[in-house]
Amino acid sequence: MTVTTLNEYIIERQADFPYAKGELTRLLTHIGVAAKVINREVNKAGLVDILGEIGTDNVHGEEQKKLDVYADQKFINSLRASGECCGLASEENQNIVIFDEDLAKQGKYVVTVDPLDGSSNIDVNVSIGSIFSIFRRVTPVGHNAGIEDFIQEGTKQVAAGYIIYGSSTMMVYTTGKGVNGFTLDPSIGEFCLSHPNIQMPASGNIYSINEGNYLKFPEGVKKYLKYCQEIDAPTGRPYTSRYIGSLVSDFHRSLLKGGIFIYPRSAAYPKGKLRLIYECNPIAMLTEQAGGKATDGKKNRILDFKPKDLHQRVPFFVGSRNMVAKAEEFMEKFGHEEPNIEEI
Ligand code: AHM
Ligand code: MG
Repeated sequence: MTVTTLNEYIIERQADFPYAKGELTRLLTHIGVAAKVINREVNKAGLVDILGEIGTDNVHGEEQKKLDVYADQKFINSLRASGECCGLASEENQNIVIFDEDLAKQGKYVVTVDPLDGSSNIDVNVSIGSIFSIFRRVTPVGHNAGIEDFIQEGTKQVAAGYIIYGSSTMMVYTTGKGVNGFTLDPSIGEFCLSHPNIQMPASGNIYSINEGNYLKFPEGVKKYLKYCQEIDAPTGRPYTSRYIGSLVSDFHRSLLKGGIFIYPRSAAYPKGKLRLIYECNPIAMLTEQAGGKATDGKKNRILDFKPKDLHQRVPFFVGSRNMVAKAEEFMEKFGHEEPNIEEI
């Protein structure tokens, strides 16, 4: 049996980009290297004194776990050294990280990352992930990267993907020509093509939302959840509820099996919780490339949002296209507004 490794695949696909001279190829390869290094640490997280909180807050006032910081540093180091990337934006840094070395300034791309998403799951050995997306810079080559390179619409992403550190480690990415998944074979240390041309089922029977927040949800979400729970055999209801609390893992399941993932506005998070630039946009690009749908629940396509700031949040409805469309019907009919927290 022949195995195609990630690096072989990336090189074979270089011809898909008539104007690319291998830069994107090299950049993706560097992301793959960072992923392997992070994977090694995540795997031994229970063994070494790397577990637990580092004691500093990130820009959102959330406590950073040590591995978050470690993963952030690995992406920075790997991309800085690639020579193809002039800067990075990440969940862990308030401002963009500019790579101002002469070589890096020649890079045509910038990268956004959530270095370790769902990190509250680390201490209990539950799957977590890294999310990335790549943009062509809009500032001139040879100069420092600027904020405008990062606050581009999701439609401008040239590539996006994630690494899931689960029962096996996988990298799933798209360059705008379908979605492919690679599983890490630990015996050879290579990501191998295991899931070519992934298609998200148009419908599914799994819904994924933090239902503990039910009372804080808009009426449209509450009514949609009741719809999911109703008994109606011809439409496959009641649906199954699954929520890991790790976007990459919850999305990965929806991608392969079909389903809907919702993180709506709520009384606790009036703008939604998830971040547009480095969480929702890459997941939305993968979704659309696999035939699914990603919106804010108000029929606005996530990829069309023009970001105003680096850490902007957005309500997120993503998954099988028929399920997202149905949820939007409920939102339209019963309302998008979250209840006032004092009234709950
Ligand atoms: P993080 O980037 O701080 O890890 O937060 C993002 C995570 C997502 O992975 C997940 O979908 C969501 O937060 C879970 O939030 P909640 O615990 O409110 O359900
Ligand atoms: Mg995150």
